Amino acid sequence: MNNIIKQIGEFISENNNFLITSHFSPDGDNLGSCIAFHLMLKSLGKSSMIVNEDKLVSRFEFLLEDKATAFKQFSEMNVDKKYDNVIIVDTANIDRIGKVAELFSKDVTIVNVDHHFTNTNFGSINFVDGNVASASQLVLQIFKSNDLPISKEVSDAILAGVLSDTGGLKFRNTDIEVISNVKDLMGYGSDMADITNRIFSSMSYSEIMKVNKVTSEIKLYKEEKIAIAYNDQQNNPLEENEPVLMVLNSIAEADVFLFVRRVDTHKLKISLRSDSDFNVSDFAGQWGGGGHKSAAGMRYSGTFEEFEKDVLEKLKIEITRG
Ligand SMILES: [Mn+2]
Repeated sequence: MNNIIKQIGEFISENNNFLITSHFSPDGDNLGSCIAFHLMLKSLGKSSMIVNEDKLVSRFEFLLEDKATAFKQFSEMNVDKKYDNVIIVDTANIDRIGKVAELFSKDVTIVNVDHHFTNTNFGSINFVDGNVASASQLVLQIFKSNDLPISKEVSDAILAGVLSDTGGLKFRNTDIEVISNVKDLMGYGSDMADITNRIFSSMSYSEIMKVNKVTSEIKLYKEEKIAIAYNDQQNNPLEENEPVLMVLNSIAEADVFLFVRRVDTHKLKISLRSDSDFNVSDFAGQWGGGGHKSAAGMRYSGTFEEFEKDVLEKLKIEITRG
């Protein structure tokens, strides 16, 4: 592991221009990791750009002062310009970055920094540890071990990532390592309460109204302890999934939570969460999905009614079987 971290340090010192990317439908961990890399490289006088298939989630915008130039959606990019040095964070497999891969040169070097057990080691250098709660902690480890500069801004981005993937230090993945890393980050000047407040208590009125619409129709299956929320993204376009998932997660009567989004005709995207021993990554794997034991994603072709008959029924059976 130490050798891999060293190789990443050399990759950073030997190059000057970087493309940083992560999975589409970005979340706090992925954005925090990308932004931390960008700000750290910038402080070294190196140029870098964050590119994602989707746009920057507004509640994380405060982490990136130069967002207009530093963060681009793939659709804004000139596809003729190719990049040689790529850093991919928080992404289990290369398909998850979508079209951004079209920006890579033929002899691209990819640094893959991730915490998914299912990571396919798609990089040229792979720093993958499925036991850490967030990719942001791996970024911290890389910076610390290579004596790379960690300003308060870099630390804030990492902390935002850690807090996002641990639900504000409330999820089961909040272990001693998380607490120890948070302590380090506070040492670099990050204000826990401030970052927590900014990422968990700052949603626009219109977004809250849209979230409320979804959560008012959550279905609960008491016997199997499943709660499921559904949203038609075309009628009620939510900016992100996390707020609905937080509501699902706080339902005492449920252990397994599903948030199903209709993203196109007959195309569903599903986030699965587990608060018990039930492994949602294995379950989602039956439809080509995956992630972590307690948090996973999958896609489904069909209507919501078909999804209920097919996937939800199977989930009920598997949970009852135990
Ligand atoms: Mn993550």
